[in-house]
Amino acid sequence: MGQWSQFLQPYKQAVDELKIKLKGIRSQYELEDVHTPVEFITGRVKPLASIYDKTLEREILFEPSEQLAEEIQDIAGLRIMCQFVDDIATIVATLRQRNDLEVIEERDYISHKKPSGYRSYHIIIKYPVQTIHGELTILAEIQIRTLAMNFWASIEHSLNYKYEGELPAEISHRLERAAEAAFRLDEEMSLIRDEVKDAHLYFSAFKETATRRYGENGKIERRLK
Ligand code: 0O2
Ligand code: 0O2
Repeated sequence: MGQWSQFLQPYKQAVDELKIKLKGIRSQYELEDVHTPVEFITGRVKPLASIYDKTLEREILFEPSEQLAEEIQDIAGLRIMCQFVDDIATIVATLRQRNDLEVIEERDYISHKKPSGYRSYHIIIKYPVQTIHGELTILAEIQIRTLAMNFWASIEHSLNYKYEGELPAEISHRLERAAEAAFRLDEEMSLIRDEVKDAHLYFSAFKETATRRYGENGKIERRLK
């Protein structure tokens, strides 16, 4: 177990660092008062049980090794959620031009959805971690998806967990239809994107400067200063 903790430590550090860096993208857009392509970010180190399952799938030994680090590319995993499908391309372009990480692979499951109905854009990066023994370059996966894609993926993931990967045909079929509905929702939202972006910027400015005042009916009325 000690060996695993040591092996996983740089991955944990990478997830922590990347979360802060990616949140920085959001803060910078907010400061410039323009629409931010980043809604929120989550990150995790792959649990040992999931690493074990993947070693069985890939027919590799379940032990900390260079081979395992190369084969399992999502030991460090980050997820960036966006409001609009267009935001995904903006984030990908931003990541490609950063010099603190190197994009080495891209998988577009938006243009080419998975048979399950899964949609998301995956990027594999090389990321240098500074350790007490020097620099160590690790692989990490960044999944970029809209809120609707994320909603679908989290529900499907829970159902797959419940049915241990053997979804009843009826549920699979409904999930495929739900994936199409989520895709249509993204398309609809894209059509009113400019309206939504304006509303979001207005709301952010409003939050910063609003004062509270109570009306006669006891409801809070907000006024800009
Ligand atoms: P805020 O102001 O709450 O949005 P952490 O390292 O604490 O940021 P942690 O503990 O790993 O993150 O939590 P998690 O679950 O990874 O969530 C990371 C951020 O995503 C948190 O924001 C959550 O509030 C936010 N989040 C999670 N799910 C949703 C969601 O469905 N919608 C939205 N809009 N945000 C969500 P922060 O950074 O704590 O800030
Ligand atoms: P976790 O931590 O539970 O998310 P493989 O990893 O072998 O399946 P590949 O090509 O190495 O395939 O990676 P891929 O398919 O680019 O990305 C795998 C990850 O994408 C999965 O991680 C999921 O997070 C997500 N994913 C891929 N397909 C689906 C799907 O049909 N439904 C959902 N909900 N998520 C999917 P893991 O390994 O499941 O780990």
